[in-house]
Parts: sequence; structure tokens; C-alpha cells
Amino acid sequence: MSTDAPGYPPEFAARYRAAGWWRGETFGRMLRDRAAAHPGRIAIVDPAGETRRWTYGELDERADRLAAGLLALGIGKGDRVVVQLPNVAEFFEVVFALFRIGALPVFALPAHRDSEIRHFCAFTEAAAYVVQDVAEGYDYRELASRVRADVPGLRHVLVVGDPGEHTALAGVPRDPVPVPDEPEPHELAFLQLSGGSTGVPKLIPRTHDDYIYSLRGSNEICRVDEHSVYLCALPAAHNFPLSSPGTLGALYAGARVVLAPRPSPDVAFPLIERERVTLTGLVPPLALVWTEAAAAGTPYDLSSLDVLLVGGAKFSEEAARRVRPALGCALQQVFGMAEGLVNYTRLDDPEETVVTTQGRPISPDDEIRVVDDEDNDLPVGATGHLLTRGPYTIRGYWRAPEHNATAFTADGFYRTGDVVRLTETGHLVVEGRAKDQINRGGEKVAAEEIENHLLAHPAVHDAAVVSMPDTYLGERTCAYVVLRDGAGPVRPPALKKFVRERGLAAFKIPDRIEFVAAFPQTGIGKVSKKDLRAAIAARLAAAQH
Ligand code: AMP
Ligand code: DBH
Repeated sequence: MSTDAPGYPPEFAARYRAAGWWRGETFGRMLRDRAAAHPGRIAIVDPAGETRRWTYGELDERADRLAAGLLALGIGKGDRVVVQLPNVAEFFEVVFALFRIGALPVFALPAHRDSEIRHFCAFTEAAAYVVQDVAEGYDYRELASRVRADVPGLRHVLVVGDPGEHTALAGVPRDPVPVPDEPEPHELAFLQLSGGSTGVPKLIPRTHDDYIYSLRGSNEICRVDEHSVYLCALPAAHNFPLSSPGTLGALYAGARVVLAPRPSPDVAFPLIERERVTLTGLVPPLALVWTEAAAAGTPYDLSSLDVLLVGGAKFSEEAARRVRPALGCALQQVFGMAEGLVNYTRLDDPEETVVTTQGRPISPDDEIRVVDDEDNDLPVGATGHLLTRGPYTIRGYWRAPEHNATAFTADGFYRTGDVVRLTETGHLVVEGRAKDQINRGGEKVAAEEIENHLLAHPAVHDAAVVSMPDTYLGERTCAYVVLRDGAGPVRPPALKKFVRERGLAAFKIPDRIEFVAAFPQTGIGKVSKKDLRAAIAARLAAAQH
């Protein structure tokens, strides 16, 4: 682990164990224990097609059998497996099978395309890639064929559904074999993705110990117990619906997970009524849509819903105030990151705190620093950069020593790139962002990644991608482009098409493209993104009048 991912220094690990945060649990054993305690209780409800209801016993057995099959295919401890599945029951069968043999799921999102998947498979030297045959009209088998042609080391493509030229997940032999060498609690469980701010997404190494602690802490804060029913409305692989408290928190508690194939009210509201859902998590734009749909009057009974978690991007105070009246449930704001630190407003916080802050950390051992540009600590109430260190925050990205040297302080604090203010009560208010990223309603876009794609176009001399304000998503992306001298005319739609055809997630395609002769510069001659952001915001404002 030491060479791939910087671990926790021994004195910190000892402290986190002594404090009772790390309890030596693993995901494989967790599921085994729950299944032994209540084999007949429903774990997963997958309503797509004919509703499937898997009990804890069934999920445990499926994970075991698939684990044996994966071992027979030659996939074993420490191997990476890129998992790109929509919200289907098999997601849990696959990841628990991988957990059990100590292979590491790499959590891709259904929106990812050639560019991202090729990178994940090549960079992690993945042994296998797991996809659904077709979802939302997109054929992942074709994507897999292209990736496989480019990444020769990728030995297996496993498909949920009709496999085409690949291997059917259902056809993997499942004769029980003893699982050798179960992973240890301090070892890596999976690689999560960072929204990032660099040319390629960074991978986040999480251990069983640290992640399970974040689940246990989240469950306590969100009052998740065995009677809870969690609706997974966002893409299951994302860190928020996975862990805050998410599907894995729900399974840790012995609760029930209901998978929504889509997060829209027309799909989610009937599921809430039918399955008596008690909590769910949404990004701000979706929370707005749900609030509006409920306020306009819905025929569905949403009275089982106790808690709506909203996070991933800043939730406006006005929108936050409307949640309880419209949906009849409590709001919890959650400000989290796949790198670790997660903050929640508490269920007993005063209403003002719930609607005006993004919560406070899970753990008393989460260390929070708010600093100026020179890393000097600022007084409480001042706005500055958020640095953090703690029992479930990574000490470094996976195989990224150079990046780690700047993304972490010498003493191991993660530089979140978020600009925050701490209140007297210890709650954080997100005031902005220093990292070069656009937060498109919770979907993160690294400016540099998109700039690289634009720069690949023969007519593009330079590109600078910035956020522009948007009433629905909070932010959208605007790409400023300087064309090469003598380049023929290029129109924005052609440039967008060019980027799309390079194969990347649709949410990363620039929403708007502006051509300029040159970029504004800062005092020392760097591109002034601040000026570019101001320019596009002013144009949009002027266009409104
Ligand atoms: P990632 O590192 O890709 O997991 O994305 C985490 C980032 O999402 C954080 O560092 C914040 O920039 C942003 N974020 C998450 N939740 C919130 C929130 N409630 N308010 C504002 N920003 C958020
Ligand atoms: O945006 C995020 O990454 C996020 C938001 C809320 C997250 O990782 C989380 C909660 O755990």
C-alpha cells in the first residue's frame, strides 16, 4: 500500500483505533454478519422491470458465489476492477464480491465515456471492467469493445444483461471455493473518483476501517437504523449516495436500500410511497425540482420521508427554507468529498443553522483549519481555505506522488480547494472555491481536463474554461477560446461536437463557447479566470434585461 497510496502514519492509526473510530471491520465481514443476524430481511429493492427484492442472506450468498467466480477468472486480491453500473441490484453483488476477495472496485459513473474509462482502465491496470449492457439508451458493450482495443491489459469485460461479444456476469461460474486471504481492515477497499481540478481525474484510496467509520458516524447523525429505508436516487457509485449515509450506511445498519433508476419525481415519488422510504440524498438542482413538484401538489403519499439530505454543491438558503414545508421532512445539508471529510447539519440544529450552513464534521477527531494564502490560520468567522485531516480523510491520492506534494500539507492536511467560513458553533459555510473546477449542480468539471480536449482541436490556440452563473444548476461551464491565426471559421456547435466525439461525460461538454482575441491577464501574466468569470457573468446579466 505504501507505494501506491500514502497510508495513515502509525501514531494516527493507533489514535483512531484507541478512540474507537476504527474497529477492525471489513465490508466482507460486515455483510456476512448482517446476513447471519437477519438473513430474511430485505437488503436491496430493484424496481426496474419486475421488482427484485434481495434479502441480506441472498445478497451475501450472491457475493460469495460471484467472489468464487471472479477468483476462478484469475481476479484476486489487490486487483483493480472498473465498475460502471447504473442503479441496479448487481452493483451490490459485484462490489461485495470484490470486497470479499480484496479486489478493488474503481467507481466509474454511468455518464463516463471513452476518455474517462480508458484512463481508469489503463491507469489502474484494471483486470476487469463491469458494465450494464444498455442503460438510458447507451450501449456500454460498444464502449467496452473500444476500451479493450486500446487497453490490452484489460483481461475481462463482464456484462450485466446481454453480453454481446463479452462475458455475461450471470455466466461467470459460481462453484463455491474457499476465499483465500480475506482483506485486513487497514487495507484498501476501493478507489473512489475525485471531481478534481487536474488534467485527469485522481483516484482516491479508501480503507475498510476509515470508510466504515464514516458510515457509522453518518448513520448516527442521520439516525439511520434497521427500520430505515434509503432511496438511492443519485448514481450509486458516487460517494454521496454511497456513504452519506447512503446505500452502504443503510446496509451497515441492516436497513433497506431502494434503487431509483432515475431521480425525477415521476420515478421517485411513487417509489417513496410504495416502499415507505424514510430518507434519501439529492444534489441541489434535484432538491429544487422535488420541492416544486411536491409544492404543486402530488398524488403520492410522501409522509414516510423523514429526512432529505442535500449536498454536492451549495444549496441556497431560499431553496433550503422551502424543503420542509413542501416535502414535509427534515432537511440535512451535507458538505462532503470523496477524499474524506463529511459535514452534516444535525437533526436537532436550529432551523437557521440548517438553512444557512453546510454542517459540521462527523468526527471529534476531524481537524479543520481555515487559512490564508500563506497557510496562516485565520480567526473564527474569517473566510479562507479549508484544510482538513482526520480518521477518514486520505493522506494522498493513489499513485500520484507529485500531485500529493501540493494537494496535501507536509503534515498531512488535505487542501480541499474550498473557501469556507467557520461559525461560532463550529459549522462550516461554503463561500466559494479556489480550485480550478466548475461545480455543475454537484457534477464536478475540472477546467484543465476540458481545456486539454479543446486544445486538441487544430484551430484552437488556447482555451480557458470557467464557471458561469445558472439559476438551475448554480454553475455551468463557459469555455473561452482563442483561435489560431489564419484558422478558418469555427462555430461553437462544431467545437462542442469535437469535444463530445473525443468521448467524455456529457456533463463536461462546455455549455457555452466564447471566442476572444486574447485572454485578460493577471499582474504576473497568467490568464485571469477571475476576469473571464466576471465578463461572462456580466454578459448574462445584461442579456436578462
Ligand atoms: P469531490 O472531491 O469530487 O468528491 O467533490 C467534493 C467537493 O464538492 C467539495 O470539495 C466541494 O467543493 C463540493 N461540495 C460538496 N458538497 C457541497 C455543499 N454542500 N456545498 C458546497 N460545495 C459542496
Ligand atoms: O460532492 C461530494 O463529493 C459529496 C457530497 C456530499 C460527498 O462525497 C459526500 C456527501 O460524501
